[in-house]
Amino acid sequence: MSEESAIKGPLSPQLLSKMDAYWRAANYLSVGQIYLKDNALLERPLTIDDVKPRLLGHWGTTPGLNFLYVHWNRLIRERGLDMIFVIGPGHGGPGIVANTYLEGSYSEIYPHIEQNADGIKRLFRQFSWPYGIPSHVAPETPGSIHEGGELGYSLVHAYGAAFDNPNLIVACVVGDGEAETGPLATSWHSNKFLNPATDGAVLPILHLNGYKIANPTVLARIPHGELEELMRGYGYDPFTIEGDDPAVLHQQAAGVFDTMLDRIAAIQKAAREQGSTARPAWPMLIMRTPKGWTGPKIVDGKPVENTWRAHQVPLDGVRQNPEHLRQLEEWMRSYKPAELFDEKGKFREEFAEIAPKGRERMGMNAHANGGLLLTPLTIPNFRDFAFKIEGRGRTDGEATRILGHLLHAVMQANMDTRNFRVFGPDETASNRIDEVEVGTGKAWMAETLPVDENLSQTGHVMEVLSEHMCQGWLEGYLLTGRHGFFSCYEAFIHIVDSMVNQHAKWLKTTHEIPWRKPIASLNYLLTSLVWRQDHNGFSHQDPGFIDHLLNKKADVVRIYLPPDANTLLSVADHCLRSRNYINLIVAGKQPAPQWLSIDEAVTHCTIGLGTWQWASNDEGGPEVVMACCGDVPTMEALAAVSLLRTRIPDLRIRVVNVVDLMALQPTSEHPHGLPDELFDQLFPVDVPVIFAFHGYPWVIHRLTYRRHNHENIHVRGYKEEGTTTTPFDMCVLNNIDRFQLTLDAIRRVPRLKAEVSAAEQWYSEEIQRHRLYVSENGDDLPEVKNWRWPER
Ligand SMILES: Cc1ncc(C[n+]2csc(CCOP(=O)(O)OP(=O)(O)O)c2C)c(N)n1
Ligand SMILES: [Mg+2]
Repeated sequence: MSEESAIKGPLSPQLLSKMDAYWRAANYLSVGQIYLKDNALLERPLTIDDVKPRLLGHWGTTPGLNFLYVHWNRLIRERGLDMIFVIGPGHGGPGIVANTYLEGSYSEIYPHIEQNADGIKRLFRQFSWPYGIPSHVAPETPGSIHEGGELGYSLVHAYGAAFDNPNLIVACVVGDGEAETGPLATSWHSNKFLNPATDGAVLPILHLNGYKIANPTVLARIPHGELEELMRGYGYDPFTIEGDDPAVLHQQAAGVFDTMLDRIAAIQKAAREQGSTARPAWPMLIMRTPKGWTGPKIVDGKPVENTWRAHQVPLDGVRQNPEHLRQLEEWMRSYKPAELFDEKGKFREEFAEIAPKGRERMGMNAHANGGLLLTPLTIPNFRDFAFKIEGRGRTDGEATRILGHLLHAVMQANMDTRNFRVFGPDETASNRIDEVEVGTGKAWMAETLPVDENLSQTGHVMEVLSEHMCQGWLEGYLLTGRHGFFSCYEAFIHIVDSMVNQHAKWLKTTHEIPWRKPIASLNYLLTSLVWRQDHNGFSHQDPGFIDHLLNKKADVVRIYLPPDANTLLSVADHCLRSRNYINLIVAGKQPAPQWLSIDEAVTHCTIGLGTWQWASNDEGGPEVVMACCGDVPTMEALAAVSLLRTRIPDLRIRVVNVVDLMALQPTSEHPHGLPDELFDQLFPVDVPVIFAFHGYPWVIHRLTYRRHNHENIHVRGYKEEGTTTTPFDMCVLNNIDRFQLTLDAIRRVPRLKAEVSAAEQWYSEEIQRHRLYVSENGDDLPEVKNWRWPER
């Protein structure tokens, strides 16, 4: 460090020296975690026995994160800020663990990691160690809402956390490599949706350390002016700090941070006290400091500090190469551990005292353990929005529009608490839940024109044409203790497959962390479904998100396919009340037959699947079970039942509808799984089951392969046939149509052997008739289109 007194800036020489010592301590503890299992305070010369057998972790980003942490600590203390830290390059985990240890939160949460030499040894040993802690800023890390393992989501999480948290400041480090990802590139636009009067502030820091794993970063290799223009173009007010001399950088950073926080305060004051409604240019920081700052400069004759070589473990041959061991010791001693920790290994009070206290510490901020702050949603009685059934399937209803009434009521009931938002990629209206916008509006801080509808600076409906942003905002919102709902076209939700993986992993891990309190579930409504994308065609037809979620842990995922509006209401009410799950609801938006009264719907959804007695004639035991899951398959299955009944009036048919897909699994695999005895009662052994399923057929096989009657389950579903055609032709193309299901049943019931060939003939004729009619008239056969369940 340069001669401290020579450098000008807001920090007094004493504070500068304490902050630098604090930073050195964090760096020391970070390096120690990566390398050491013993001799934690270097009380004796380092030997290879002190070094871990496997060196796992990332050094390169860590000193930069540690630098920021100590500066946030000063600002929190001096300004009484309520601040959390979202770290994009989450591989800098050792840094955040080190800092939460130094501020004391780590030992409070994990008492065995004591504030002494033993504790430090354990802290080192557990890192990247079997059954220890992971290398990233994982759920185990106090103060984290963002693991940062899969890069790209830091900024969008930060904004999600800031919405409706007017007193919160979310500092967010974006890696310069991370900034190359699609989700991160679009996340900058979140500032067009953040209201300075009612939301908190996000303070983005572009960590321009110049490198990724093995390459320079794009943003580090364009002229600085161009980078600033990029940030201005995104609507920010960019600040820069640059250099590698710690003393210079501490003063420079402190000065810049003071200005940035003053700007934030001024923006908020203008909006909150002076009535400004302008979209502000929020400050952001470009931090141009070396990758692997303060680490080894040259290793084996090659430059390491300030290059990509610093990314992981800069000295990777410590156990074999005495020179590496020597360099490691020199590196660690450069932080002067004896100055930082007392003889018992406790962080010296003179440095520790500059950290915030209690809940002000970032490791203890309740917003980063959102369940602590969770207020249950007020949910009006969903029965009040029930669709009145007048005759089974005789009147059509639009299920999602009816759900929209409930969502609107939920939104209105929680306007005061401001803890519910609905997210969609420009599809809220298309998905027909747009009543939710009434009375709140769609969040929008950008310009408006008279032609616009429902845009509002305080709106709680979030619409942006980026599934990544919808997902990321919602995750940030949920992780900080609020509630939300995401509606999306079924085919395009795949865009966030990977993000939902990460959220599912987070939830799974938090289930095993007692201090992380349950958060509200992530609720998806997928609509504009595969079967009714006739106007958009093949590109819009894909029910595979179900398959994707099935890979997740049973204690995280729930999948519901309500067949009509009342079952959708019941399922949605349940999902909005649930905690710590990912709930997937798949439901159509088109006018469709309505089957169950609200009371029947509640009973049906509570069990998750069951016989529809009114559609069955199975006295004495069924000869065939017509099973269905999903709205269109349910209609086709019932139409097939009515055809069967005309052809073979004495055939004993049972209709089973499945709402809760997970109920099909054995109890051992999923908590919703139906016990085998009950499954066998519904689907008796040796009785053929013709199963019409909304998604890919093998999903049903995958779920039921251990059931006794699995051999007799014949599934029809989507098999990747599609185009711009009529709704019924979509069913025909995929062999899930009523004619096919009828034929399937006749083929499978042993006593109908003699009927098969006539039925096959009939089937061919019907399909032929359908094809001719559709190509000539561009519409479905009237008796198909106007089909109604025959009331009996
Ligand atoms: C989406 C994604 N792609 C690839 C990786 C593998 N990866 C881990 S770190 C890294 C480089 C990150 O560079 P940067 O964001 O600049 O972070 P820093 O330099 O601060 O380490 C890459 C490519 C990843 N974690 N996530
Ligand atoms: Mg980088």
